[in-house]
Amino acid sequence: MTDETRAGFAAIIGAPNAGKSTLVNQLVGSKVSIVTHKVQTTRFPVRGVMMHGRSQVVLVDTPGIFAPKRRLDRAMVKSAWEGATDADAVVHLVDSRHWTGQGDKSEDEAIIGRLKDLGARAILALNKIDLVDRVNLLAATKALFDTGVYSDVLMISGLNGDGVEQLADLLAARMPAGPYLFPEDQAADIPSRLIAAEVTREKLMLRLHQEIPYQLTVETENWEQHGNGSVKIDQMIHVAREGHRAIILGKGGQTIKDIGTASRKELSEIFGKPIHLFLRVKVSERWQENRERFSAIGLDFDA
Ligand SMILES: Nc1nc2c(ncn2[C@@H]2O[C@H](COP(=O)(O)OP(=O)(O)OP(=O)(O)O)[C@@H](O)[C@H]2O)c(=O)[nH]1
Ligand SMILES: [Mg+2]
Repeated sequence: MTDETRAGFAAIIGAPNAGKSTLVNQLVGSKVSIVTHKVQTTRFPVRGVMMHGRSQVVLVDTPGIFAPKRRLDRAMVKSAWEGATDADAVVHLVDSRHWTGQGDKSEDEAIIGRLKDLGARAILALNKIDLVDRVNLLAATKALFDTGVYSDVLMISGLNGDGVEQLADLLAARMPAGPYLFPEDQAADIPSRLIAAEVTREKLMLRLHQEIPYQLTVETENWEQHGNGSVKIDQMIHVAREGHRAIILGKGGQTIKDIGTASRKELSEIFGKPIHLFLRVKVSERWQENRERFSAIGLDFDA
């Protein structure tokens, strides 16, 4: 045993919906990144801080990697790879179902190709093992390991925590010796205003269908600390079309009211204080062509 501390970055990369954000939240032990059943939930790298023994692992949750079409998609995928390039360890998270005949593995194959080009040695984490047959899993593991891009293979369930402790051990040991990068009690390094906007975006994604969640963005416009400990938050939901605005408002304003209630409840838990949340919806047809909105969340507009 040594008293020396370790600290560094571990990037979690993978196809959309592989479970990256769920895993990061599980490793950190609190919710730092939003999760939905839909693809392309995470839009920019979110850093969560895990303390494990004498190691501090800054987990970089990245947007899912897929073949991008729109400007926002390109920026998301670029930021995911940047997160991986600068990291001390890279975890490729794979939805096991994609390799056991219950899904499409082409996105994973594209990622493996890129890892090969980078000469990377990633940790393979086969996720969602609670959903697949062990027998099929062994063949999948072999096929993946034979690609030669992995140093280690783990089978996990980010949802129920199976195998997550082993992954934490492995990452902690991989970190270089050095002082902690963040205060030990800090779970995330994204600003409160951005966390608040993300939680509202999660509730919108969960409630809305088809393309609407992909064509909106949420901004926290005002954050007011009150003397009694409560916080008043004003947020603007920018949508692409008038029709989307009408759907988000809902009949008699019921939909936005429900979304606001769900978001406020969770924000009160996250921040540990009463929250007063005020949501408005605005049609900003070209928000996806707005350079400032990209840089505000650390994405490259010209990706
Ligand atoms: N059964 C099961 N479901 C899981 C597991 N991990 C994640 N999920 C579910 O998979 C879905 C996607 O999870 P996310 O954590 O948002 O996935 P992601 O990789 O961050 O997705 P993007 O941000 O869109 O790239 C959610 O419905 C999760 O509850 C797991 O180990 N088992
Ligand atoms: Mg995510």
